[in-house]
Amino acid sequence: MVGSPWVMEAAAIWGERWSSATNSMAKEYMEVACRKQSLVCLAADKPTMSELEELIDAVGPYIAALKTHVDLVEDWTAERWGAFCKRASAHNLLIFEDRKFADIGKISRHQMGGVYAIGSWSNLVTAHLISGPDIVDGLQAGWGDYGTEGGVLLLAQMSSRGNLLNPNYTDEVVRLGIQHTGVFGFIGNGSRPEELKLLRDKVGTEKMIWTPGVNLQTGDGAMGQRYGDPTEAVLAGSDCVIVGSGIHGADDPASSAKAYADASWAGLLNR
Ligand code: 5BU
Repeated sequence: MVGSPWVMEAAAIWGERWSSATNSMAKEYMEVACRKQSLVCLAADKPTMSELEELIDAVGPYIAALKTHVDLVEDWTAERWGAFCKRASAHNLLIFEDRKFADIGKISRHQMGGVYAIGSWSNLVTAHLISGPDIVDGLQAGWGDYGTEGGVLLLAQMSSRGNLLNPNYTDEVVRLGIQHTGVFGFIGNGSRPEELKLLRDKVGTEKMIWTPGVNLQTGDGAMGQRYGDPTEAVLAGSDCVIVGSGIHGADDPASSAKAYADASWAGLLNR
C-alpha cells in the first residue's frame, strides 16, 4: 500500500487526520474511503442472512465500512456469517460489531468469544467506558485470543434523545481514550453538529470520530433516534457517517447509498 497513488491521495485529502493517525486500521479505512469516495458506514440492521447478503451486494461499492448487530439476526449460523464477512472483505470493508460492551475487562474479553466469536471476525467494536478503562484491555485480549487485532470505538456521545452521556462524562471518555493505543476512536452524535465540533476540539486530530444519527431527512426518528445531515456531520469533524434506515429502508438501497456517499465526500472535500 505504501507509495500507491491511493495512499498519496488519501494523505492529501485527509490532511492532518492522515498524518497524525497512529493506527494502521484508521489509515486502511481512510484509503478505502478515498477509493470509493464515501465516508459511509452501513448499519446493516436486517434480521435475516439473505437480506444481509442482498444488501451488501447492492451497496458494497458505495460504502467504506460495515456495521453489524450480530445478535439481531434470526437465522444466524457460524458458516453463513463467515461467508458474509468474506463478502464484506471482498468490498474492502472493515467490519464493525456495534456490541456496546460495558462489563468489566475480564468478562468483556470472554464476551468477544462465546457463540458469536466476535473477536474472530470483527475489526472494530463499540464499548461504553462506564466500567473503567480496563474494558479496552479486556477487548484487546479478546482479539488476542483469536490471534487477530482490532480497535475499540468508545461511546463519547450518543444520538438518542435523553441519553445520559453528559459533557463531563464525554470529557472523561476522551481524556482516557486518547491515551490508549487500543482505542481506534470515538462515537459522536451525528445529529448535532455543534456537539460534534466540541467533541472534535477535545479529541484533537489523532483519533477517529464516527457518527450515527445521520439521515438526509433530518429531524426525529423512531423511538427517540435523532438525525442530522451527513455533510454537516463531516464538516463538524466526523470521519465516518453511520447510516442504517436511510439506506436499508430505501426503495433503492444502492442509489440511496450513493447519495450518502456523495454527501459525505462533499463534506470531506470542503473540510
Ligand atoms: P438508523 O437506522 O440510521 O437510525 O441506525 C442507526 C444505527 O446506529 C443502529 O444500528 C444503532 O444501533 C446505531 N447507533 C445509534 O443509532 N446511535 C448511537 O448513539 C449508537 C449507535 Br452508539
